[in-house]
Amino acid sequence: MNKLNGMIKYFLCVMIVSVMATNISHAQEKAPAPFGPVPTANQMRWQQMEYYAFVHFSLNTYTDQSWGFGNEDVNLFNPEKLDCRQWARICKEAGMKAIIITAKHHCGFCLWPSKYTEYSVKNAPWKNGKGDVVKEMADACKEYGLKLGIYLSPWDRNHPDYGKPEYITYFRNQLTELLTNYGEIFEIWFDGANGGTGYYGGANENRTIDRTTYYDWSNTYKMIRKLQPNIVIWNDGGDRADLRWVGTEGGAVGETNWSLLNATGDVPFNMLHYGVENGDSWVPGEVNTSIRPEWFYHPGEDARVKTLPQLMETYYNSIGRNGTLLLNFPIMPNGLIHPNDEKAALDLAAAVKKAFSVNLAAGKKAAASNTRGNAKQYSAAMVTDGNNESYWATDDDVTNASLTIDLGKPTSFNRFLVQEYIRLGQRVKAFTVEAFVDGSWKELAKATTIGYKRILRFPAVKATQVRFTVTGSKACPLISNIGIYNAPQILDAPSVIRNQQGEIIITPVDDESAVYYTTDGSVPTVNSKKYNGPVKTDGKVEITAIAYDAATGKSSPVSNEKFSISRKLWKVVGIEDEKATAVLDGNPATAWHQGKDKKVPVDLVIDLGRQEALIGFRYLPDQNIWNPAIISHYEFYVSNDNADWKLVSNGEFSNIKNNPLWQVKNFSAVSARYIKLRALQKADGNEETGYAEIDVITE
Ligand code: FUL
Repeated sequence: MNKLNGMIKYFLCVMIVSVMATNISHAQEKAPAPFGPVPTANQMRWQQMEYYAFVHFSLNTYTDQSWGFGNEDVNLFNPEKLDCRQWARICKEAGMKAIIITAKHHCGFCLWPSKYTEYSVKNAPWKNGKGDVVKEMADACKEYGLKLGIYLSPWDRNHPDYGKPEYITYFRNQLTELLTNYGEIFEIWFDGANGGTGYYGGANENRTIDRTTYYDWSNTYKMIRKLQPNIVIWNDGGDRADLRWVGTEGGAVGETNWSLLNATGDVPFNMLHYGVENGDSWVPGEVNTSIRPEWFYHPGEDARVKTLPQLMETYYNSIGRNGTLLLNFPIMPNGLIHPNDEKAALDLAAAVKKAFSVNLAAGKKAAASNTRGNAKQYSAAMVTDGNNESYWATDDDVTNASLTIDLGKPTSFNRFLVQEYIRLGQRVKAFTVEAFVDGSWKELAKATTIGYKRILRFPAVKATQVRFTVTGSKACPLISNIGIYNAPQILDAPSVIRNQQGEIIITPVDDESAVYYTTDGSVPTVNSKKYNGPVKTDGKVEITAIAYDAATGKSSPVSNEKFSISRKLWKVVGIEDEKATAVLDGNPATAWHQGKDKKVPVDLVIDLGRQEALIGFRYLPDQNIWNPAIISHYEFYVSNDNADWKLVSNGEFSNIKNNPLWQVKNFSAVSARYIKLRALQKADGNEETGYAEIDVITE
């Protein structure tokens, strides 16, 4: 009897425990709760687009400028071959999903016949004033299955009312036209460059505005969402929008990239670049960059279109880092995209396809150290099933876990792609990737955030098993996809610099390739001169170089640099700091800063050592992204005795803060021994004044 009682008790216990266990496993099979801010449906749709185009086209296209002043003649606008279908075809073939057009840039000229201004295509010779570029763009996008986005500059250097409350009405009227008459708009882009000098209807003055209050963004946003419910708003100027700038136009977001920001408060550079780990709003980053150095077309940049390795780098540093990529095409004066830009975009598409078409992990067996409630629907298999809506999840209290993929046979690979199921929030803080090689686990890569998509690169390895370990997460990790790839090698063009002694130094990007070069502008081959160390030069010289990998027989894109006179005799005058020679050393990576107070002007005087026939100068700002102390407004003087100075050039370095490239300024020929660059204003009122390089252009 006792024995029977004991057995009954035992079975009762087992039943209770198993009922409890069932309950637990039942509870655990519930979908994980969202953690922190999550994307809206519009942000989610936008994120999945990944890659889309910008086109920059305006009166600047005809004046070789970066920013128009607002008084440029509308008669300049006459693109005789304008064909938006060409733009759309190229974007489609390049794998892009949309095009954002500069309907109005800072100069105020409108590419559509706005009712509210005379400064538009309606007064241009193009199509006798009957044309509408935005309409042609909208039609072309529809034909090619692309979405349409609009860039509308809040800053308007033409409009007489800019700076006054009346301008806001004008701005909203224009927005209404653009968001009503051209079908669905997927994204609206409000440039952050705001206020400054301009034509302003003839006033020709400096007008400043408070970008946090002037545009009354919250009401403008309401209006926009009413007109276009599916839109995402990009704004780097005011109230927090749906998307954020990543703090640079160089083509990269931070390796750590949280899709979060705080709804209020300042957003310094580091927050834009890396996001805010515990931010209270979902504001993902969009990487905007141009296929050439500048945004608008400049004939002088036809040979400066980014190379395949540069564009591939941008791809990894944007889409591969939880960002989207907004790649710009400058439109030529005739209204077309230049063939070099077309080729570059199509080469990138082909290279991306080659790298990512075969997922070596697809359908492969996977096992995890923990699976949410041991439920099949959250099992490791969900990361290799090709479905981004299913995901591997752990129990709620597990934030460190690993997942091993069995490739079935020894397999070579060099790329690891991973995606979080971000609909329920971005969670993973850190992770590692290892391969089972020669009987033990070897770490291939270690990284921080994942987000929508993260791609890691490492030297190729041959292994049968790959282990992904989440080493830190804000809540249980949810991983929707893992991809393993073997991307072909792409050689990068070598860098070419000339030091102050006049020596040319050519450096390949990797250790294995050899360098061949020419000094007459012709494209080098393996039969050209082989680079074996610094090459002495003096006067003007053009260096063209390639890197060549003997093992694969592949050569890199071509580097081409033109140098003026050598700076052998040059001296920075009146400055004790010996580090100042960094501005003459030819190396863009070294910089020098002077002055620790906000006072302007700040002068930099250089003795060229002898009289030179000058026709211009070049300034390269500090390339460091932290506190580069960039000059935005300048005067440039020349002298023969360092006492009597003549002003030969002055003005602004347009858009230099966001795009800190070489600034080239030409002036009428003059013979001089001394030059003086005077900083009148610095971008963001920086305390110091920074320089990477100063150079002259000679006759
Ligand atoms: C910047 C502008 O000032 C440039 O001209 C360009 O339009 C770029 C996309 O944004 O802030």
